Amino acid sequence: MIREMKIGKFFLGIMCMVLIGCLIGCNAQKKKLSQLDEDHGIIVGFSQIGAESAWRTCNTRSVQDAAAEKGVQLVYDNAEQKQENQIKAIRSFIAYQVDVIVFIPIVTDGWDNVLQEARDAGIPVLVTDRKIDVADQSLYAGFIGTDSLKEGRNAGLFVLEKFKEKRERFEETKEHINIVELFGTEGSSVALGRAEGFREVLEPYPEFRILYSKSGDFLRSKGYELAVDFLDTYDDIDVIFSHNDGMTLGAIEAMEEKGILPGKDIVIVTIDAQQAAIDALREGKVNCVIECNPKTGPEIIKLAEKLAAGESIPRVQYVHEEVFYETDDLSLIEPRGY
Ligand code: GZL
Ligand code: ZN
Repeated sequence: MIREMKIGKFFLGIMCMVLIGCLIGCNAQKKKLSQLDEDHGIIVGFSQIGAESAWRTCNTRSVQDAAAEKGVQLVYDNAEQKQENQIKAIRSFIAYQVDVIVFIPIVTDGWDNVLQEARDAGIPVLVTDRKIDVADQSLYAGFIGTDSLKEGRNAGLFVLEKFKEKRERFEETKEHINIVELFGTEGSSVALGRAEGFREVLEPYPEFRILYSKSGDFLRSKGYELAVDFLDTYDDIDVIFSHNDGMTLGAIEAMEEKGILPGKDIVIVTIDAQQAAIDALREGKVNCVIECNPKTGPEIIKLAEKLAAGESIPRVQYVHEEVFYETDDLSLIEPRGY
């Protein structure tokens, strides 16, 4: 009997030891998790459009570097230019229970449902670079990015000034100033804004005529194809208004193949201000480069941290952007980094 008692006591002791060990272990585990939280900062789900241009890849790098700098854990998804991939990515961020969702909507429409799911999961959403159209504005906390309307207006103002003499002779010559437009991604807020701003400025001047406007989807390859098309169709083009430098570089290639002098035979105004466009400005191959600032990573991460801490953020924030003219002292332009 005593033997059984001794064995029973022994096992009881073992059990207690195991139980204490578990409690310490769990405690350590809990501590480790919270430690993990402290060490790794917040978790941000970042849905990026793709890598269609130098601007885009610079923008991605800017966000990734800023997250690393601040110890923010970034769950990055490249949607490869497809909205359905962005919606899938946002759903996976929700399942993963990230602290904040940051996304660049490739187009303005089609986000209501997935943003409703993010709200139901209690995850704040920051929209950046491009804007969205949603029925319920409270589905996202705020926007930081590009003022595309202003970019379009600046392009229009440059063209207005550049063709002052030809405009003043219009009454007698009846010679129009013929424009072709390389449009960005159909349905994207930045292409719509650039086109609207440009037309708003030129509307009151009937001497300007937009002969051709097609989407090159912000891609260099499509800019080249469209330029071959419009150069074969029209022989009296005065201006190319291109929604991004990538498409402009493609158009310049097509022009040079046809012995047309970019920036001289045809005036070119382009948007982004990647290094290659500034180089072309210096070579006289483009006449005006409108900056669109991709280096928004630090601001984006700062806003994401605020949202994760339950703080509110500004509804709309525009990033600083310059315009570079052929008449400027171009030696003053810093290396662009993209
Ligand atoms: C603009 C951005 C555009 C750039 C393009 O804010 O959304 O997308 O102008 C990029 O180069 O592809
Ligand atoms: Zn911009």
